[in-house]
Amino acid sequence: MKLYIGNKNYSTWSLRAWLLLEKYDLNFQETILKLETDAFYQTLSGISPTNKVPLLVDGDVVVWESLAICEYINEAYLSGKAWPANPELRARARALSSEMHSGFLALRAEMPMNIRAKRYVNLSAAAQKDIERITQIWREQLQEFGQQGGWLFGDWSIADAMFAPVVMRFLTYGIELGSEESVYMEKVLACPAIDKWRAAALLERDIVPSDEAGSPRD
Ligand SMILES: N[C@@H](CCC(=O)N[C@@H](CS)C(=O)NCC(=O)O)C(=O)O
Repeated sequence: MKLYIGNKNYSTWSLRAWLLLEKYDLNFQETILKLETDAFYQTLSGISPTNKVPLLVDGDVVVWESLAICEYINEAYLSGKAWPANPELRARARALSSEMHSGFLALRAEMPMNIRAKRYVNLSAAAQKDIERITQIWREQLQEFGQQGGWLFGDWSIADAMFAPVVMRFLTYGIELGSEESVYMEKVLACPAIDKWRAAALLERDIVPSDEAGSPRD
């Protein structure tokens, strides 16, 4: 199984799919394609209908779109265990993951993931609203499941993969959080798979200008 991903410092969608494979110790080969380079588009043209990462190639099966990749891996290799077993909670986990996948546009635009940086950004009201909704999600989920494993639904799930890049963003831009959200941030940052991704991101030197936002922060 092969997963094409972008720069680990910047590529949020890549992180989500990669995290699921890594978390469950599945056998896969990663190919890093540097964003906004000719090699990126040359490699993907012909295999991907969108020329974007992540892209999963599993034998004859080609899956694009991070959430579809997570669903495929979950069904093909994990017997469904990457979503909560309870149908009502599974629906909620999917709804929260869809909120992340399709929404939070201001946060995504104003706070690009940039793991190695420490920055200050002057956020719009829309981005502040996105942060409030995300922290509300984390707070409510932890109030319900914090004592049952510490992830959004107790055990780690695809919902945690979907929100992992937000943790990186909050760290980069020094977003102040309440105590429950901080506990969740620490939980994510203590995860060995996240540690592995961050360590690799810190070694990268390429700069993607469109993902460099804000001014330096001590
Ligand atoms: N909705 C897609 C978004 C994928 C996406 O935008 N990936 C970015 C990197 S994080 C990309 O490939 N950008 C290259 C480009 O747009 O040319 C998903 O969930 O996989």
